[in-house]
Amino acid sequence: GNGAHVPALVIGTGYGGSVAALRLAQAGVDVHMIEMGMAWDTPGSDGKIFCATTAPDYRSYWLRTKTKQPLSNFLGFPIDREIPKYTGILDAEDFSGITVYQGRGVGGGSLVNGGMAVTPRRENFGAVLPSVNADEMYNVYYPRANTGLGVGTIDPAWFDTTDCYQFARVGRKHAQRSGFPFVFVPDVYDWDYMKREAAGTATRSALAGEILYGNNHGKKTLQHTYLARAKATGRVNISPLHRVTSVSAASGGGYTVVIEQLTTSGGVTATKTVTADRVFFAAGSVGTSKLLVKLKATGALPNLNSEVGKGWGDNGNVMCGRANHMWDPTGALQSTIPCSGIDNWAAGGVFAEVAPLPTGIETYASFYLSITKNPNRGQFSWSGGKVDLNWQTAWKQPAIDMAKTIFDKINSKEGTIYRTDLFGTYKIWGDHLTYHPLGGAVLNKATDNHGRLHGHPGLYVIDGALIPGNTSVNPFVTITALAERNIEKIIAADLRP
Ligand code: FAE
Repeated sequence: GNGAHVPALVIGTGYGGSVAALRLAQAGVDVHMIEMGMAWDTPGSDGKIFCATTAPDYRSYWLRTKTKQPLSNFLGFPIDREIPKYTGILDAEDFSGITVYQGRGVGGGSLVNGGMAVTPRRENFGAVLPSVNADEMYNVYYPRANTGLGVGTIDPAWFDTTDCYQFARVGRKHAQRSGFPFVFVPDVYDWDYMKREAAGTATRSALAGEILYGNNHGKKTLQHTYLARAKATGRVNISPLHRVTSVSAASGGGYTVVIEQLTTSGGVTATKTVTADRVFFAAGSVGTSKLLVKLKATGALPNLNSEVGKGWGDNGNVMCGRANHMWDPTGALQSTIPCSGIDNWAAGGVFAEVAPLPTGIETYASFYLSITKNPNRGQFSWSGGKVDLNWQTAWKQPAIDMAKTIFDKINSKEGTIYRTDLFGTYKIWGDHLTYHPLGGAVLNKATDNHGRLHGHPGLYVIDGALIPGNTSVNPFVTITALAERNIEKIIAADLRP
């Protein structure tokens, strides 16, 4: 409540925030988590908590009046539709040169993501987090994160026979015929549950097109893993529909945190002030960067250093589709959960997820989300009373060039072409967006080597903002593992005097 004092306040309930809350609580510290999105624990009038990807309703988007689907068009037709403005689950946040997709609600990105749970190849780790001891990460923190998240891999024998991965088997065939390594990719979806969906003995979720606006079954989101364990300690409270707007030094020590309570149409019903001994920024790369840049510029946290807002990257994301021949159907029934990828990182700087296109009809399309070694980095800055990001769409060109090292070759081998109808008319590359924002408060630059913000003792960054723009694979396992590493050190050194 207003005026309260808490030992530890965590801003955001995604991966970094959930790890911090669990470990602090286990160490005996009372934790209050502030989350701007909804709790996502109550069914709507249709009996479901989450809406289907094929029928986006008020629950789909964060305060938009029209959907903004990552694939804007199909067979030449725009597919976005009008929706009531509501604190929905997926934020398509527009900056001038890029749209950044993020989860909103208790569980953060785990509510909306594909669940691909990938540990970077060890030889690539030095470029991902140069100041972090790789032995510790691969011996202790990556295994701890994978266990905590409930990561598992598809049964290869089932993969070979089930209808719902026909699209991925076509992806494998085409990759291998062009000489590219095809790899299975772990995921946090419950693979046994998916088998039961396919067998008709469990309510369908992955096989019913659910993903982007939440899964009603099957997916081990943070609500089912870290946050469930955190709540079970009895020391963690979560306030959904509350947004942190300011953090500043309190006169008696600790920090004053200003919090707005939101309505489901985005209005502010109350403004509350609490004090906290320690504050953990876990609002995601964009959320944490926006807060820190504003708080430094407005003088609320004047001692933050000049690295704040810098080193932001899009994990090299770029999407594309290929049009297959009639003898290579990808299947009318497609699981929404990706399970495989094409690894051309060493030779071409690209790791491509073989992604589903779950339209419910045969499309003869192969769809891919590529993660590339795009070297471009953006910066957040404060101007005209708001935070801007200077990313330009043209900065995706290196990503496109890297993705082409795979798909030009496959097209040439198969005698196929790119789809030009998915991102507009006659547009091949989905180069306008990212699912993987990273950086903005980079480890060992804006913070020390464990996430303590320079200039203000008791303030920490513990989310994707710490990672300097690229993880070489999908990011949440690395975000989780780094949070496990940092919170262990912080608890030992700062909270046990
Ligand atoms: P995040 O999970 O974004 O949590 C931040 C939380 O803070 C959110 O719940 C916000 O609502 C909340 N927040 C923000 N600002 C405030 C504020 N001022 N006050 C209160 N609360 C606030 O951060 N990654 C993978 O590894 N594998 C995948 O398969 C994958 N697929 C994806 C698919 C989609 C569509 C999207 C959008 C992302 C995907 N990602 C995937 C990325 C992954 O979800 C993302 O890297 C992590 O969620 C980032 O974790 P953080 O803890 O940094």
